[in-house]
Amino acid sequence: MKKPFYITTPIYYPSDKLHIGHTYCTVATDAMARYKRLAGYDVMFLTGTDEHGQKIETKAKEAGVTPQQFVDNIVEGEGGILDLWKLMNISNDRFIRTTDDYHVSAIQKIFKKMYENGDIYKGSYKGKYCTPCESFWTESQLKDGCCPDCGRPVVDAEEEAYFFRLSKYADKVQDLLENTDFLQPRSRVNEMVNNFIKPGLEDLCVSRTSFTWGVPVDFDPGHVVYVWVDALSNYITALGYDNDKYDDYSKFWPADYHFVGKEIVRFHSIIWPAMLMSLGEPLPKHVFGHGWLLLDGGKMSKSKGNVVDPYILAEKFGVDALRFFLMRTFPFGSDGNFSNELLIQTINVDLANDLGNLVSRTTAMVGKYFGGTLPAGCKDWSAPESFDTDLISMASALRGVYEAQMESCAPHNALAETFRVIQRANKYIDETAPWALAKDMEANGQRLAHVLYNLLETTRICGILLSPFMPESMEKLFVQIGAAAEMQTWDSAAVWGTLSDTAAVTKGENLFPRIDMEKALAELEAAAEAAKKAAMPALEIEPYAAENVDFDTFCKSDFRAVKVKACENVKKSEKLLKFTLDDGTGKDRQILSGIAKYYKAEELVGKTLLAIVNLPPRKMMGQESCGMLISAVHTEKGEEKLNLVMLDDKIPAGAKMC
Ligand code: ME8
Repeated sequence: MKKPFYITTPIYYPSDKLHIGHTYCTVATDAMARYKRLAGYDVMFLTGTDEHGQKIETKAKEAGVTPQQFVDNIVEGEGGILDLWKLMNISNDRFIRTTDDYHVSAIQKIFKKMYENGDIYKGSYKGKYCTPCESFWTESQLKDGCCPDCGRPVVDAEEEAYFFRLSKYADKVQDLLENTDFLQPRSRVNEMVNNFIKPGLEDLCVSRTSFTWGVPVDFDPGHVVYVWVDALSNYITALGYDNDKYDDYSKFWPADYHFVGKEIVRFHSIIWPAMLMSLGEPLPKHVFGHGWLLLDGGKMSKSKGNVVDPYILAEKFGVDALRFFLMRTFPFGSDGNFSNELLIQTINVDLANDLGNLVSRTTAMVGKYFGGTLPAGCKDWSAPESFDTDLISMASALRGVYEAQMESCAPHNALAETFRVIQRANKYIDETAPWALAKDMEANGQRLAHVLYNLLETTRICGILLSPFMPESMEKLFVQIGAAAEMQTWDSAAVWGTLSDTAAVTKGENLFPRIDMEKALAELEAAAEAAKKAAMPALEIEPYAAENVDFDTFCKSDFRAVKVKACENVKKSEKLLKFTLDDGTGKDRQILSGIAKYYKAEELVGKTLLAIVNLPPRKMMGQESCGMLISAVHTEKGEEKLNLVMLDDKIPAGAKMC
């Protein structure tokens, strides 16, 4: 029976489209899963999406759709997460969405279990409250000490919430981190222990009442389960824990590896083991915290506008080249600086030059000198030169070296070792000079055939070991060198001489064409520019006035800063808001404005606005309006948008604009 192996990626937030950083993590997990399958394991590879929480709720509101519609679009929509994994040839066995029914009901059971065993208790959560918005905020969510939504002052408050007794598990978790190889690379252990455990682990707030997009606590309506409790549990619910959807928990749990980015190691190496201890379940064998792909030294993020689009790169350079680059270039546990130059250089040096040349030169020579099939008996040579033995021994030992690196989660080193052998083979071509041997086929034909066999056999072994990283290209490579299915196996990668000496070799398409760096960089820049433009809302602005206004006429307009003292809807009017304004004169000024469609009256109180104050007073709905508030107007996707011009609150009421 095959040994089970369970590996996971984090489940991604479908709040934005994914970028190359997310792709890095998923490709690494995929390469590991494929390697384990190749090595004979029964692999379960899980990925998915983490769909609850306030961030998603807010984004959906901004987009004018329900949270479920919002996440459905990013997960399943065109160009969404599922499409990206398909494009990148990700071989996950399962995909979990935390909005899946079976997961939701399992979370309720998990929460209840921890409540019933006393590890979850009801307490109160101290924070800040914005009374007009009826919103509860933590200190860190405040903006300049005020409500991040409306900008008004907040008050101290307490919210009823459930807590998980994380503190109870502090010693056990510290022991797990310090005295086992649970958390890798080892360098991450000190950070966790010194920064989080030693200063004192506090109990964790695990329910929220300030928003609703989450798994409801079934025994206490109004509370939703904290998104990390919901998210971390995906690793077991996706195997059938506390649900009937799947039935592989006993086979695959505990997980062999959770691959996660370094910023979420804390959740996986402290909170997750403590939750499992509380549930009485075995702990995952390893958590591996990989580094970040950086851009210009900083983290990629949508808000910084510096994300790299994997679709553009895969389309331009090929999926396998991109997968290979990600794994070959950046040591898995450390941060790495992404650049298009580095990507193109890696493709040109490793794939086009080293591997591509080895395959095309070898297959071309077998074609040219032997019509595509080597003569029987070419495997053996009675008087090997030192470079024969050197190549054969390096290629024969490669699988062992590669395996050791993969087992210690160092795919970059496994690839480096493989490329050392590929480079050795290219050097072997120079040392043996097959073109010189071919000049006298009668005398040297058998030797030439042996040389070419050694090259094909080295290519076969390297092809097997590269297949977890570049599955599609290696299939093509096997066809070109005539390696049948039984010559592509893990076992056969350790057996020199597996390739049939009379295999049919064909010079096929160039697997990795060389890339013109300058041209490709210019095209990428143009593509990035076009993508940026496409992502911008379709704006329409008012046409500019054709006629000039003379300066004296313009100066007659009296623009002033005004502060909103009160604002209310005008009765029986859908459009009008009535403003009571401080204009610096000491007497209130009243202005009516037809903007009720764009603003709630209460959210404007306290704001500093811009008004023209020397228009003749006029009556609207029986009320006097003395002036006009200035707004900016444009059309977006066919819809008119209006924004009041808001001034810095430092500007006093009555200040004249000139
Ligand atoms: O953290 N380089 O989701 P997420 C490398 N939902 N990795 C990167 C990266 C970069 N530039 N940017 C992001 C979450 N990642 C949670 C996980 S698991 C129970 C819940 C990695 O979509 C990041 O480090 O924000 C993380 O491991 C993963 O992408 C998902 O990030």
